[in-house]
Amino acid sequence: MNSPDIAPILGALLQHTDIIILGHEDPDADCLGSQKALGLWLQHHGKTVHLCSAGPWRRPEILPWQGDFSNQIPQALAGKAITVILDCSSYERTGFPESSLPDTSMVVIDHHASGQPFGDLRWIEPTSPSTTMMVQRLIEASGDALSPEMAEALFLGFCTDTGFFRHLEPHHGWSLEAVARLLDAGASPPEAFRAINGGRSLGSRKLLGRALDRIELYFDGRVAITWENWKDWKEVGTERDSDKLYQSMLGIQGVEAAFLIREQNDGQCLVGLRSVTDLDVAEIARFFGGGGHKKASGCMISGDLNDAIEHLTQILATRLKA
Ligand SMILES: [Mn+2]
Repeated sequence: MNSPDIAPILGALLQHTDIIILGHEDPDADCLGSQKALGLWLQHHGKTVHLCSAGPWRRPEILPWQGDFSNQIPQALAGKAITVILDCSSYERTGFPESSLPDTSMVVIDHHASGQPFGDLRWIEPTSPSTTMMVQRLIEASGDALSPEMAEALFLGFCTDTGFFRHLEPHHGWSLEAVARLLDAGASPPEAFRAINGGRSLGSRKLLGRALDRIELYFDGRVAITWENWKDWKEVGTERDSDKLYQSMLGIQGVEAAFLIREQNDGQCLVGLRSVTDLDVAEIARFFGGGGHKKASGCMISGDLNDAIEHLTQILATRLKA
């Protein structure tokens, strides 16, 4: 990680009595863990902290934190408070209309490479594997020790964004050195693993089973496609574990890309696309009006399951040269 000047951010935070801390909508443990740890540290300095999240609270591992957060931004703090926005590449990502934010100065801390510049003090670190790691850096720069509760929140965020270390890059050993300090401060890998992978409904396993059972291979085994539809959701529920499904599909020998088609009852199919090679699935998603990253993207296709498979395989035929 680069060495940004953290001092102005520390100074700005400690100058204020009230601090509003926001993350992104549809929150994950990286944004919430960052919010929570920063909030705990500021409370330790006698500050009044307002943790806000627009929700929805969908992931099982974040549910224990829900009670610490409000879905309303306090309004009586205009001109008095400072607002910190974490893990958001644009203001819109917070899920709160700009009109609901009182007039305060704004600190932005984020690890996404792209985005629209907003806020008064910005610290953007695309090489950081998680926003929690930046918050850890900020707290450590203050000279204060990490409490077990802070360490636990920071570690859960790090594990979420790195897929439990598997997205870490070579030559980024410094991130593991920082994680070592979280473990020494009390973070527990088995507890974090259980929080992220446990707590699922039986229905989510049955849905996973149905989708696994329906995998078909295309293009000499280079692409795996499976599907689920509204009848499945009616029968076993809507809770999914897409990450496990994609991992299973991409783990098939010779498979370069995996697509999950979710056929809704409104004549539309939601498609998730994952790739483990140079096949650019963001480009395929954009063709259908969607978007995302080269290796993970999504789009919506009009029509039923068969239409979606036909459209996708037509596009793939032009992209996958033998
Ligand atoms: Mn993040």
